[in-house]
Amino acid sequence: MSKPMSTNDSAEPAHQGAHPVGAGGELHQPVQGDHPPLTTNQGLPVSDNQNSLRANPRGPALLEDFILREKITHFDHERIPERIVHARGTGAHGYFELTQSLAPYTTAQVLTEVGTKTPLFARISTVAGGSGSSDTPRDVRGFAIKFYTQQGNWDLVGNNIPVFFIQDAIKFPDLIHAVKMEPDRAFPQAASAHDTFWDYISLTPKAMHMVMWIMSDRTLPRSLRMIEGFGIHSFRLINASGESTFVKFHWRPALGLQSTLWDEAVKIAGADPDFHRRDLFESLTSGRPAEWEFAVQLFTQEEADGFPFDHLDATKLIPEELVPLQVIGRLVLDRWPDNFFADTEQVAFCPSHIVSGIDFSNDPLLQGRLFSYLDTQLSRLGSPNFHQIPVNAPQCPFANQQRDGHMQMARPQGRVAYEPSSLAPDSPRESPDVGFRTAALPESGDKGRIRAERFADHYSQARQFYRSQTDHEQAHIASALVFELSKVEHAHIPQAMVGHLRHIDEDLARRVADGLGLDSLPGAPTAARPVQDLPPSPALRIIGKMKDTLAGRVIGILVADGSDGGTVEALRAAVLGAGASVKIVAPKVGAARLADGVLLAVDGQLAGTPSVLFDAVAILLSEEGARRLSSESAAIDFVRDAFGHLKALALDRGGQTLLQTAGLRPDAGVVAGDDVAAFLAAAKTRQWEREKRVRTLA
Ligand code: HDD
Repeated sequence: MSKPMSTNDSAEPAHQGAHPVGAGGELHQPVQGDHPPLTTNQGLPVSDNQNSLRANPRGPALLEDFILREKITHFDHERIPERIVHARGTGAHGYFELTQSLAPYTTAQVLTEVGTKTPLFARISTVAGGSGSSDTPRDVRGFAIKFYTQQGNWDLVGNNIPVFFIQDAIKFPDLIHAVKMEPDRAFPQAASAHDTFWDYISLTPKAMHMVMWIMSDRTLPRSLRMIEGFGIHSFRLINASGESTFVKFHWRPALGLQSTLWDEAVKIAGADPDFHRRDLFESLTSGRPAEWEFAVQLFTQEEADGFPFDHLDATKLIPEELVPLQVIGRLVLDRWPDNFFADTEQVAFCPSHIVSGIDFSNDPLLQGRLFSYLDTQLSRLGSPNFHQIPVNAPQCPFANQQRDGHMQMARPQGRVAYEPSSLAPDSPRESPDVGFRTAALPESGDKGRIRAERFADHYSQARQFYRSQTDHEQAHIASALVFELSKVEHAHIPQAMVGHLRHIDEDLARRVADGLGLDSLPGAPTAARPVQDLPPSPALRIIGKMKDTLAGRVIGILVADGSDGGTVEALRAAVLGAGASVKIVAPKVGAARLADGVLLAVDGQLAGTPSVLFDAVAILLSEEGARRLSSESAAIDFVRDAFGHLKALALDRGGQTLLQTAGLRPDAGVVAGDDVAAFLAAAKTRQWEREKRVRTLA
């Protein structure tokens, strides 16, 4: 019988600075400096974290091994249910700073105390995909903020699109079941391009306005730092006299609004599924906070009565041209969470988390949401005590007589857990003066499963949105519809959709029908109300909201052995000076040996770092380098995609050779490698003029 060996029975005893190999083959870490003992969850120091307890060296494991059982049991329960929607999200800490007081309208201190920095946690998400899905599918982005105000937590749980698909919360499960992967086959993941989604939508005329938004490039953001955010619903602000003013909340990115192109987003998903998460991580951890303006639209009941739509209908927006935005503060995200699970996964947003001075409106979608979120947190986080998890806990005092429950962390003292009581005069009591009061507003009318008549105008704002877009944006919407509907197997569904499009814009319907190869235009369904021609709203465009800056953007420079160091350095310095960051790409990771013999550190290997990851590119190669890369498909793709995605290119002679090899002719967005000023100017925008040369748009 062989002699039983403990882990430390190797040639050298462990914990003496060497790297002894245990009987299990694991390398023991050398001991450097002080370290806390590894313990069980009960605090018992563990002597051996490599071997489970066995009857003999080659014998069975023993049930007695409570250390093994504790460790594996905990591991088995590490995952909690992912969110039914918005499962894929990225979060960060930051603060809100008020710059203009809304004191005439509200008692909410977060909106009246200018200069106060209110801590917050933000989570930005896609909607349809699972938590491990990629960052760049065509999808709405959730934009949820938890303000830790001194009067309690306020959650503003919005999206990057100011309208929604449906008007009544009772339809939310149907909508989500339709868009999520189909239940019999469990695909497609994170995609609306399938039968069940378009079937449901084609039977839901009220979704047409949102459809215009999701088919636009708004759902293909370049960066989470470059999206707008909207509270969507009308809320109420309540002032000290109890007067009410309606409000809509908006976030506007300091870096401007920017999207990718569809083909680009698809390729990014393969090149870097974590593209948005990594972008925010790199930005925040390198000291570049993400920032948004906070703006409000304020309006009275009388003004609302004059709108050509019902503002309580979440499928409608209030054009900025009708009610201008007032900027009242800024949101800064400046701290990446220490631990993803602790904060980003466990954060629990509820639209019902509100503060005094703000109140809900009668929007029926909002009213349903007030129920759903608290309910979902109970099953997702497993306990009514989820408010005690640090990321969810208020940062102001909070106290009541709620007690016990799963995972209770608090240790309330005394015998009184009720109110009123005479036994504990210092126990928490209600505060009639500062406590939350629902606005006392008259309600009348007949009870029933009913909807306001004006909610039935389903097409006017869809038309307004489409007709407000530039030619390029209209073409992208048409192409997106063609792509999505081409994936639908049942022919009657695209037909029905094109019928709806005829109410929005006859030309759009024709373009989509043509792209789908339909012989004739299907008939339009009967519209419940006449379609209004609302004035175009330029604020609804993306083009024009991209800021004339390189700040926050990333430039890729492709080099190889033999590239000219002076040109690379001049370009890099100028780009960094303009506030962008630079990544050097080369055939081999590590370093490239430049013409002068200097070794240039490389950030990414060519095949794994395609040009879709950059906002603009420079290709700086010696003739020999260009000749070698001319037979590399990754290099040809690099230049072809940058060109096809309408990016600026700075090319020296070697770069031009590669361009020619790729079969491309230069245009105004292709500048000389040493013309730094021209490159900086061109890189701030997309080369829209090029689009008709490289892509047939529906
Ligand atoms: Fe919702 C999550 C935004 C309608 C039910 N929703 C969720 C999140 C965002 C939104 C950003 C992710 C929060 C996070 O990061 O944890 N939802 C919206 C917007 C809506 C909307 C802007 C319409 C204007 N949602 C909506 C309705 C219902 C829900 C009508 C149900 C009746 N939403 C939920 C939910 C989720 C959720 C099931 C899933 C995870 C969670 O709540 O915490 O309760």
